[in-house]
Amino acid sequence: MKKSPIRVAVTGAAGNIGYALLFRIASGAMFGPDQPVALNLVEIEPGLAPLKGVAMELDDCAFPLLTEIVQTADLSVGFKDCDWALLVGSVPRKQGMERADLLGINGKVFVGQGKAINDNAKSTCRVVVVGNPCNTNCLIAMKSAPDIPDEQFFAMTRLDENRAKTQLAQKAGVPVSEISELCIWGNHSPTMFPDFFNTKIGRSKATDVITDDAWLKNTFVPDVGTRGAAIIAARGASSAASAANAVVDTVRDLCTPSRGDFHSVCVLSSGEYGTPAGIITSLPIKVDAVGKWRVVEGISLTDYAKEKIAASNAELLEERKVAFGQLGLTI
Ligand code: NAX
Repeated sequence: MKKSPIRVAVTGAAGNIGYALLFRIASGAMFGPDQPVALNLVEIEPGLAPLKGVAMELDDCAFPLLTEIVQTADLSVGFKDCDWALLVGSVPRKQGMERADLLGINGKVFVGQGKAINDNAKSTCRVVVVGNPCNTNCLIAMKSAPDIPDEQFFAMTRLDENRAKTQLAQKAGVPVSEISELCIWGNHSPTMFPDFFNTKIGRSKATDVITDDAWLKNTFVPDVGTRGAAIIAARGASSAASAANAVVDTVRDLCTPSRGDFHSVCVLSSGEYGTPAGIITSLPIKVDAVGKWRVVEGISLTDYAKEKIAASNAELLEERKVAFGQLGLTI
């Protein structure tokens, strides 16, 4: 029997990531080759004209799995009955804008989107926040959607995990498929910690294969954290195709029982590994056969790792304090 479509809302749909993402969703890369999808494309008013062009191109692909395209700037239409809400659009930091201003401006956007998801999406809707600062934006959307369970909110660090895996594979001279158990901890910001201590290269510990401790600590860790800036410097534009690919990876792996390896996803912390409870922070996640995710237990952290993770989570606590203060939200 033909499956009923999965309805996916994507905000910022006319942006760079949107342009790289929508075609992958419609082609079946996210939900599989026999799963129809309907796309709710959400933009702000000035984005509606370019969005029309994107929708025309989606039409011109004649994707057999794509059943419907909705184009709108109305959030109640955009999130209506959606199964997934991929919150990609957000206001970029402009010259002269303080970080606190950005948190407040985007915070308001994510309050509105959280409320609209709460009131219009399916109660089973799962939300993935990509638009930066994605961890805090996700927390704000979650707080604004009290009827949607907290465990259905995620923010994205899969791009950072993929970047880190490739860096280690290239250093070790092995295919990237040899790298596993690499967790990004903390905030999606330059303070994140890619945990090379627990990573495996083949069956070996990464630190037994790459014995250059100075490279791991002083080159690998900062390079992963600042890879986005390096892409902008090289390309003259921010990473879009690799970010879209990471969204596909994140959603696909949240829908699929884990086959051995875990992946990095930002979820609401309840104090795992000494992380402060009540922030959206990146943790190692596995999905069970029933489709439910859980934080992987039993990873041992070195003192160096603990210090790095604590610093990144302290940044998240500060972001929460500033944003919640401006928005009048309670923790
Ligand atoms: P673009 O500036 O190309 O596109 C953003 C789009 O969002 C625009 O079309 C704009 O009209 C739309 N938009 C803005 N406010 C909106 C709102 N309130 N509702 C609906 N649409 C809205 O940015 P793009 O390169 O696509 O990046 C999007 C976001 O992803 C940015 O915040 C960026 O910082 C973030 N990223 C997050 C990453 C992650 O790993 N979490 C990595 C890639 C990327 O940097």
